[in-house]
Amino acid sequence: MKLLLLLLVSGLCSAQYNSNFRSDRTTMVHLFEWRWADIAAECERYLGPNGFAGIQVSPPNENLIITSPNRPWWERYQPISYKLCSRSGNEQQFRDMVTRCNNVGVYIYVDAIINHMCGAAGGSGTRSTCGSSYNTGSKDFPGVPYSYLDFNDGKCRTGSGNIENYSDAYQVRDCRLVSLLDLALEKDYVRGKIADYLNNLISIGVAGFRLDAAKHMWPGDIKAIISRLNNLNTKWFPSGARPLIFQEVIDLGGEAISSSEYFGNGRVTEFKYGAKLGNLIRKWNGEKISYMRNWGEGWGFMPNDRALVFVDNHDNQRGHGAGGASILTFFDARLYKMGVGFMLAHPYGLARVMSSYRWTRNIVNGQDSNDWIGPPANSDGSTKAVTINADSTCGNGWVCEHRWRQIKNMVIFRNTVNGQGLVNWWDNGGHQVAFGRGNRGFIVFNNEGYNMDVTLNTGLPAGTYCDVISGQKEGTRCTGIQISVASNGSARFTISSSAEDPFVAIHVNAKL
Ligand code: AAO
Repeated sequence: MKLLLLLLVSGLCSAQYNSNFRSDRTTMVHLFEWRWADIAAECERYLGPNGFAGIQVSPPNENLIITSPNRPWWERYQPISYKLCSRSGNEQQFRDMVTRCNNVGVYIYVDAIINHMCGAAGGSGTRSTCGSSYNTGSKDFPGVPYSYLDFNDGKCRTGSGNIENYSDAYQVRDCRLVSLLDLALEKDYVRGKIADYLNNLISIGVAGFRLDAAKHMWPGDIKAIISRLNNLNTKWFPSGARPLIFQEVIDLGGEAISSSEYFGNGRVTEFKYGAKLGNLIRKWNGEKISYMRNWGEGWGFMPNDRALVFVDNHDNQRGHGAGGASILTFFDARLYKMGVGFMLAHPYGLARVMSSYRWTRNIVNGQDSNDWIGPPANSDGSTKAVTINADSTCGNGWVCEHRWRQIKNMVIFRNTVNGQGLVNWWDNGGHQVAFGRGNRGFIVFNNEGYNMDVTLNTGLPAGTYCDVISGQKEGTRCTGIQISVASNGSARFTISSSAEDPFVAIHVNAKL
């Protein structure tokens, strides 16, 4: 009996690592700053049909409106209440999005800002996205409501009240992150308000949460909050399903707080992944992709079943957060596609693809002074719609990396090889590597400055395959390169170093 109970309890907990993805899907996309109406349409017209599993959406709750600078993207990280209205849309639009996306098997993961409210210098008034009032001087947020009793300031020991030193775990958790009013998460009342917010989202049909600034919350406080969460809505999910939790903890090593402290609560963002991958593909610090033979835990990354992995995120693509200059983004499109291609081909971690909007960089002394620029907006400040061009790319300033053929096809590759081990690794000791996933898919990279011509064991059944990078399979033909796999599984790969995309990927669902 005791054993059964233990199994039941551990079963419940372990579900918080489970993505809740449909079993034939593997990858989520962060549709950063998209409007709910556009996401709903994207689920139906693109994400569902192309096998995307889920979407990380921008914070849906009410935030402070910031006008200096003019409506920066980061105003959404300054909550005023848990009412569902933001530049992405109102509650009715949010509900419509969740329903329509869930109905096509693309689940919604909410970026939850529960560590803090808005900045201490926010002032008072009703300049918030639902018009709720606030007063940062008296720490009053009637829209929740929170009062001065619900914040951490009594505990923080730094002179400024802000985090001053990341090697002191107490500061990092009890003081203000960049002056954001820090909630007292040990208080039952505060935990209750946060759980109510998250449970409301669960009842609407969301499948999980990114916990923003998790490093700035005590792991035990997070645990107490998630233990109050309801199971997922059985209209779309099996009974007893728990929300996926992935915690934003930046751990590149060398600080007081490490990712592992959070493994008991759910998954954790693996920031080493994108930082190292950038160096490898850019060939910085003498790095070579052939070193990636033991990529993943072998590189000192967190356990596979705890990791949420990504090439770039909304912070480090513009110099916020961590990772530094090595981070690959759409600005370096050719290298970026290789990086995302590698991530999606490789079995390590739960993968998240970034989808951005364009802005003009202005880098002075390594810092982008335009790092604040918000989403494409109309003159009244409202976010512009995502328009779709005839060639299926996006207009109005939206980059839509997830619609790039190479990236979209690698999401399908990942779905196709899901559950298969990494096999037939090959490298030239330098910047050429290849590997397979069971007998389902194979990928080859030429990141050298010279052409590649090799015959490799792919492990795939004999036949003619369409490369899904230079093109794809359409009907009975390939629109790009064709690869012939012989009866012994071997195939010849010739990849020019000046190819538009110097990599080739084949899988059993793109076989003629
Ligand atoms: C804005 C203004 C502030 C103002 C504030 C309040 O920019 O000047 O004081 O409003 O009025 C976002 C923006 C912020 C913005 C905020 C609120 O990025 O600029 O502040 O909204 O509007 C830390 C946190 C991490 C956080 C990251 C940005 O640990 O949680 O900073 N990310 C999340 C979100 C992010 C959001 C918030 C949190 C807040 O994704 O969008 O902020 O809700 C070290 C630490 C990291 C730390 C970084 C940056 O990293 O390890 O934990 O991240 O520093 O402070 C090497 C090291 C690496 C180190 C890095 C940078 O790479 O290896 O460890 O250098 O020093």
